[in-house]
This record gives sequence, structure tokens and C-alpha cells, in this order.
Amino acid sequence: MTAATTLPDLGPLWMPFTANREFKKNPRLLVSAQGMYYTTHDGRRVLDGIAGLWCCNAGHCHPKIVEAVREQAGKLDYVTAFQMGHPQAFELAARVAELAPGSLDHVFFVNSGSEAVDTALKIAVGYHRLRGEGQRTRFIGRERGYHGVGFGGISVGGMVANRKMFGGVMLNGVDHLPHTHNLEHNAYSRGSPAWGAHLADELERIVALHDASTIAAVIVEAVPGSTGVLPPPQGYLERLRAICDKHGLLLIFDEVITGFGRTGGNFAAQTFGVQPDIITIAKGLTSGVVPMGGVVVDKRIYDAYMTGPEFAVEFFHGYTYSNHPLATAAGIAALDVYRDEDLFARGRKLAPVFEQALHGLKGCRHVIDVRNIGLMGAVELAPRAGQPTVRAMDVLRGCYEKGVLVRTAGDTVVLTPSLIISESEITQIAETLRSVIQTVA
Ligand code: PXG
Repeated sequence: MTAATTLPDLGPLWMPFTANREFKKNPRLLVSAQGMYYTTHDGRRVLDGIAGLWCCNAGHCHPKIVEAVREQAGKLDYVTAFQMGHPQAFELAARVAELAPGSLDHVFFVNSGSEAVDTALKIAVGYHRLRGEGQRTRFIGRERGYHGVGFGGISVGGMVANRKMFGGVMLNGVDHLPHTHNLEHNAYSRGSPAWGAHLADELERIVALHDASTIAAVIVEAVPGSTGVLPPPQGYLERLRAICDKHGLLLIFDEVITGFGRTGGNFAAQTFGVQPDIITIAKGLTSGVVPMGGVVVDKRIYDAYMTGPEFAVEFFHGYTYSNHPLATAAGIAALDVYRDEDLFARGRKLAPVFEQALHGLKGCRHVIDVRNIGLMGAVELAPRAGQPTVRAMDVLRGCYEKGVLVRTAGDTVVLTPSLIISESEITQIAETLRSVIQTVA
């Protein structure tokens, strides 16, 4: 136990995606972390059931990643990514390309998942234009999709709360596939549910409405995470791929959450055996240690840009902190740790244990569904009458009091631990959840 830390003035900070006033009355501050555990400001150890926020796949403060960042900070702090380079940026791109499926072999680095998504959308439109199909400017997203908070991301995303304030200023011409969540057909499925592949055929209807010649790309999370872990129905992603191929649409998998071992494969693309044209990444890329995202593109997309005079900039896009040396150092070290400790295989091995533990909550008071894939899990609760989301938040608070950090998505409790979690820690998370769910109103 560490000594309790005095609380700072909580007033000036405007917290993201947070009920600020409620939080500041009852703050939950974390002051240090190691492996699977946080230490709270009042000196308690909390088991992290959500890998920070789906990102610390190698656990917290892994010594090899910490050391790499420390060393880099003292050696080369910053280099502009525009017309200049540094060796680690190229090395990390090659390492990511090695992990990515098939011909997805070029990487554009950014600083977050939101930037990765907006960058991917621009790459898609530019690709079509370079090929003489500049009229392909529409995007198709999906209901219950989360693609970050940029204007592109909220436009293709399907979360009402994130969109409703900005209705008039989002991208034009975006349409949405239906989501695949269905309790009547799929409750308590283990892994991908059997029902729902036909929902991908809605893409044909959307294409018929707008005409394929106006559509640049379809973007989906291989497994939607933020809206409560919705594994794709069996055969669904394959159908999306086939329809995209038929109509010349690029298929973008947003793997900000599902990348780097979260679903068992390097990427969900490999877990499900479906190759998109573009993958967006972030989070696990650096195991959450330094902010970084990226866009992994198919060779033919990169090649389409590498035309025109050699002296000319091919893509007028980039960020001051693209290829940041601290981020690339963290990224290379994280990928080393994943490889050296065989963490993706570890995640695959633990997935059935995780599945069993979560599905053991079936029959528990308030529970109406349990879903899982790899080390992504969700326990959906019946909403309290007239107070949506409040019951799940009560569960979050109750678990935190009992030393386990979970996340909520509406009335769903979400779990997504680091790949270093042990079997007994999985049991601890499930049993803490059970005891708290039984006691909340
Ligand atoms: N795409 C996906 C699929 C994500 O999950 C982003 C893009 C945006 O990444 P940045 O780095 O810009 O935040 C995300 C982010 C939650 C939650 O409650 C998840 C995210 C962000 C905030 C909350 O599950 N994922």
C-alpha cells in the first residue's frame, strides 16, 4: 500500500467523455500502475479489467517499453516527419507491415485512432480520384460504430450521443449499414453468433440507392467495441468483402481496438480470415504508452499515390507529431514484447477461460446477455426503468470499490484485459462482477 495522495484542485480540467460534475464530487484518481494493477490516490490496488482503455495489451509500465521510451527521450526528442525522417519510424512501419495481412504493406503514422480514421477516409477518396474516379466520395459506416471523434469519424460512426450535437456539420453523403446486435436471435452466443450474416446484404441495397460509382469506402470495426462488444455474425465480414469487391468499394477495418492480439490474431482481419484494403490502428500499437495511431494500406493504394513527378508531395496530409520518436520507440518495444513473450498466443490460450468465466454470469440477476471474442467481453444488463445506463455505472463504481476496474457502454459492462492477465485474475474479475451485479438495484 502506498500512502494516500492529496487531491489536486479538480476544477480547471474539463474531462473528456465524463460526467464532470458527478466525477468531481466523487473522484477516482489513479496515481501509478504496474502489470495488471493500478494504485488509486487513496492507496488501493485495483485490478485493471480494461487494459487502460483497450490499449495496454502488454500490461502497465512494462520495463522494456519504459526503458525504450526513457532512452529515446534522452537521445532524439523530435524530428519533423515532413521531408525528414529517423530510422525508427521506418523500422516500426516495417514491423507493422509484417504483422498485417497479405498485401497491406505500407503504414502512415498519426497520433490517435480518431486521426487514423480521418486519414483513412481521405486516403480512400484520394485513391479513387487518382484512378480517375473522383466522383467516389461517399462513405458507408454502420449503426453502433465508433470511429473516434473527428468530423469524419463521427459522420461514419453510429453513436447517437456523439452525433446529435453536430448533425448539420458532419460529412455529406454518408450512409449507414444496420448494426448486428440482436438479443432475440443471438443472446449468449460464444464468439461469432450464427444469426445475422444476411445483414451485410443491406450494403447491396445502399449501393443500389446511391450507385456504386458515388461510393469510396465502407468502414466498420471488425468487432465493435465501444458500443458493447458485438462479434460479427458468422459469414458477415466475408459478405461485406464480396459486395465491396463486386462494386469497387474499398473496405476499411477500424482495428483501433481489435489490433495487436485483442481477438487472437495479429489483427481481427486474420482472426476472421477477411482481408480489408485499409486497416486503422492505435492503442495496442504502443501498448498505450505513448499516443500513436496509423493507417495500414494495401500496396495498390500506396502505388496509386506514387505517380506524378517525383519531386512532388504525393499526399497533402500529416501531423506535426507523425512518426514521433518517443512513439516509434514505444511501438517497436511493444511489438518486441508481444513477440518475445508470445502474448498474442497467450491471449488465444486464455480466451476460452475468459469465455467460460463470463458466461458463468448467465442467470445472474439483471444479466440479459454475455458476449465475447478473444479477450473482449461484455455482460449486458437490463436497464433500470426510466434510467438507462445508471445500473451499469453503479456496477462500475461497485467493482472499483472492490478493486476491479471495468468499463461501461450504455447498460453493458465491458471487459478487455491486458494479454498478460492470469487465470486467477480472470476469475477475480468475474466473481467481483457477480457479487456487485447481485447487489445493485
Ligand atoms: N476507432 C475505434 C474502433 C475506437 O475504439 C477510436 C477509433 C478513436 O481513437 P482515439 O485514440 O482517437 O480515442 C477508438 C477509441 C470506450 C471507448 O468506452 C473507446 C474508445 C475511445 C473512448 C471510449 O470503449 N476507442
